Formats: sequence, structure tokens, C-alpha cells
Amino acid sequence: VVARYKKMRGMNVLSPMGFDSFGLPAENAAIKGGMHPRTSTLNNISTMKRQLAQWGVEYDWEREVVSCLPEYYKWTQWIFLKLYEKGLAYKKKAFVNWCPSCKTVLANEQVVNGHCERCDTEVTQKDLEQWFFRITGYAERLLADLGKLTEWPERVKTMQRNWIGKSEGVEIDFKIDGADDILKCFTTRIDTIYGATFIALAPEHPLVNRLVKGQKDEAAINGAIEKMRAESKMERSDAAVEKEGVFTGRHVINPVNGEKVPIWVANYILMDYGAGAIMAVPAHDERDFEFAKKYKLPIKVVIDDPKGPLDAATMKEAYVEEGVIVNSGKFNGLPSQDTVKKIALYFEENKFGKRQVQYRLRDWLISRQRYWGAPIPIVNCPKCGIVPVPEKDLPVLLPEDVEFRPTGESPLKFSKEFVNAKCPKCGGPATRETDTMDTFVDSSWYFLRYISPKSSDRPFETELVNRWLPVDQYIGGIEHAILHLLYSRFISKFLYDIKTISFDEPFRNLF
Ligand code: ANZ
Ligand code: ZN
Repeated sequence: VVARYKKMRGMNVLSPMGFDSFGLPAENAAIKGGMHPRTSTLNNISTMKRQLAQWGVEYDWEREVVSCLPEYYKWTQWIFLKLYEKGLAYKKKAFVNWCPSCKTVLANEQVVNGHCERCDTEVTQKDLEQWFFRITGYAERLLADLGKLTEWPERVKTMQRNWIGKSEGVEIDFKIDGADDILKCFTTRIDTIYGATFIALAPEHPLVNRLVKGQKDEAAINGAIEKMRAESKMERSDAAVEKEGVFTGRHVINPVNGEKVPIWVANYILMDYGAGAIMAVPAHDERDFEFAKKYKLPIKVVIDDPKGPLDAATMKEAYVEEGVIVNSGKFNGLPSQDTVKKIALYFEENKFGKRQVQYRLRDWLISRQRYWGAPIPIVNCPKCGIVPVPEKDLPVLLPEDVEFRPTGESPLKFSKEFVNAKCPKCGGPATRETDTMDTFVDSSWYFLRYISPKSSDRPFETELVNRWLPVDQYIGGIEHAILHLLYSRFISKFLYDIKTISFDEPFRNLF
């Protein structure tokens, strides 16, 4: 409708259509139908094209893009290589989301309330070596540039803002009593430092073992910690879940008053946020309050309600609002909100810690142990290590004759012909990377390909792309808010940075 209207107004309209056709949905459908994903995908494409033609939808079919064909995914692999070249694609071992039904890892963005975005199975954690894109390096720009997107729905921008989750606070260096170690804690409420009555560490915190070693009930403490480690991340981040913890027998020194503060390990502290350790202020934080009540830890009021003083002995819940600072030495009487910065500076001057910005956003996990995707263009050489496939050797073709049913390992692993390769660097025998890329990588740049869908020597024609794009009118569902719409913004910014396009936001108007 929009395209037709604009055309009738005499505008130059480019209205293309294409098929984002790699990935789990297409592959799962093929398995269900007992067909090869290629056959079933191409069949579906021709059915859809016939239907669209019958409706009389005016698309420019000369510009059709099909992401599962080599002439397209060659360039998806090219983008991977460019990211690798700039240090923005890397491999690391980490606890990652695993869907036991789809038998593959998932990106954080593909886990919805702890369940797989595709099949709704509960996601578990697995310690695996995987490929990531360093989207966190773009966190600040992805956040700040939301301000440029004046024609985007507020709701989508809010979802992206929350997903990126910027927090400004202080990383405190606590000295551990009777040791040389420093324990770092991240807080957004440094104004409550005098109210810290215990420290809480994530059960996975690297200092835990050293702290507990030699304590008289070491075995019991370790048992309790093991139990917490076994709880799922999903459970542990749920505010409603029962708080569990154990005292390590050790203390830190609070730098502002020299007080000894006991160190606990607690299930509600997550290792992959902030420092994986907190100063707990039960009087002013709900979770800390619940924990302190359960384990009979002291509660100390340091922010008073302007409506009347608080009494730690009778408080029924934490007071989490702003107020007047009390019981806090030289900061007494100051308004809590305006004093955060002052105390942060005081910490920096005295080398008690430093101001820090944290993001919730994590790097984008892009490798999948599934068949129907673009192979990651990497060769592993016993001599040279990880070696990128040279651009001239692209595409790395997806083999057609493999058993593609998911087993938990990439089906490409079982194709000798695919796996065995020559190292591009030393020419010696090597093996190919067998994971495929997340289908959201394919769709993070397709709008650029519409401009010159048949270019065979480059992903897109920069000059034409700069003339037509950013997209004037983009239409899509809310389910893409923190997936496709975030990934496309990231990849556009990257392509802008390597000077292949002249704009760094891909979609002007979003409906
Ligand atoms: C002391 C404090 C006092 C806090 C207070 C809050 C209220 P956001 O806004 O999400 O960044 N925190 C820090 N790291 C954590 C982790 N790894 N796992 C669980 N909780 C963590 O929240 C920052 C606050 O969340 C931090 O500030 C810390 O608790 C907690 F009255 O520190 B606060
Ligand atoms: Zn699944």
C-alpha cells in the first residue's frame, strides 16, 4: 500500500522482496516434512512467490534475495571475515544457552523467559567453545543513536534501551581481611556504602575457593556452594525464588569506616553481571533485605524517608526510595540522589574504587550446531591455529549430501569432504570449522543486497546503496525488537566504520 501510494505520487520507489531462508525454522519444517531443507525451502519459496503474484503485490522480483543460496551467503561469510579482521569475531569457551530440543546453542536474545524462542523448550546452560560477535563494543553507540530514530515506535526503542541496560555506578575495591586479595563489587548506590552489612558473591566467583580454603567447616560450605551452582540462572535471577546463602567465615574491610563486613556466597548474585559480587545493603535493597531477615544479618538504615525516620528493628521491607543520608559520617544530612556523584569522587580520590559503566548487553553468540546455515569461513590448522578462509576462496559451500538431523554436534562434522582442508597459510593438512552461523547474521544486512542483488565481486555497490538507503519505510513485527532490529543496527554501524556505506542507521521509519 505504501509503495503504491508513493509511486502514484510520482516518487521513485524501490520495493523488493526476498527470503530469509536459512536457520532453525526452515530446517525444523524440513525435518518434519521428511525432506532435505534445500528442497523444502526452495519449494516453499516458489509457492510463496506464486501466491504473492496472484495477489498482485507489486514487488520488483529482479531484486529478489535468497539468503540460503551461495551467491548470497558468500557475502554473509565475507562480513564474518571483515568482523574477524577487526577483532570483532572471536571464539571463546563460555557458559552458553543450550536448547535440548533444537540441540543447538542460542543467543541471549533468542531466550524468551528462559525458553527457546523457536520451540519453547526450557533452555539449559552448557560450557562450550563458541563464536561471538563483539556487539558490546557498540553498546554505547547503539544506545545513544536511538535518539536519532525519531520515526521509530517508542516501544521498540524502550525495549532496545532496556536490553542494552546501561548502569552507571562505582566499582569498589574491598580489601579482604587477613589477605592481600582485593574483592571488587559493583554498585549503583554508593550513597548507601555505610549501610553495607554483608558482602555477597556469586557461587561461581573465582575467589570463592581461596576464601573458603582452610575454614573449619570447609566441606559444609563447599557443599552449600555446589548446590547453588547447580540452580539454573533463570531460577537464580527470579526475584521470587528462595534466597540461599552461606557464610565463608571471612571478612572485608569497609574503606569508609574500617568496619569488618562478613563475606557470604548467595544464589541471587550472578557471575556474568558487574563484578559478580555486591555490597549488600538490606535496609535499602529488597533482595538483600529478604536475605538478611532469613539469615539474621544486621540491617542498618542509612537513607531516611523524608516522611519520617525509619527503624531497622520494625521495617517490614527495604526502603528503596531516595531520601536524606543518615548514619554515614561526613555525608549525614545530604540528599541521597545528589550525593552519589560526590561519594563516587571521594572514592576515586582515596583510591577506594572507581566510577564504572555497566551494560546488560552481552556479545552475540553466532555459532550453531545445526546444518541449515552459512558455514563459518574458518580453518583450524594444527600449526597455524585459527586461520580465516581467504576472500578469494569464498563461498565455503554447504555440503548437500550429509545427514542433517540434529544430534548436538554440527552435522558438517561428519562430512569428510567438507572437514578436510588445506591450511590457507601453510598449505598443510587442516580442518574446517563445522558450525554454521545464526540465521540472524544472514538477515542483518540483506537490505543492502537488494540494491545490487547480482553483484558477484562485492556484497553491494556502495554508490547505489548510499543513494537508496537508509530504508525509508521498514515494516516488521515487534518480535524483532531486540533481535533483528538490534543486529541490523550493529552490522550497519560496523559497515559504516569500515567505510563501505555512508550511513550508520539502516531504517529511517519503522512501522
Ligand atoms: C548496593 C546497593 C544498595 C544496590 C542499594 C542496590 C540498592 P543495575 O541497576 O541492574 O545495574 N548487583 C550488582 N552486581 C550484581 C550481580 N552480579 N548479581 C546480582 N546483583 C548485582 O543494578 C545494580 C545493583 O544490582 C547494584 O547496586 C548491586 O546492588 C546489584 F540500596 O549495590 B547495589
Ligand atoms: Zn529450541
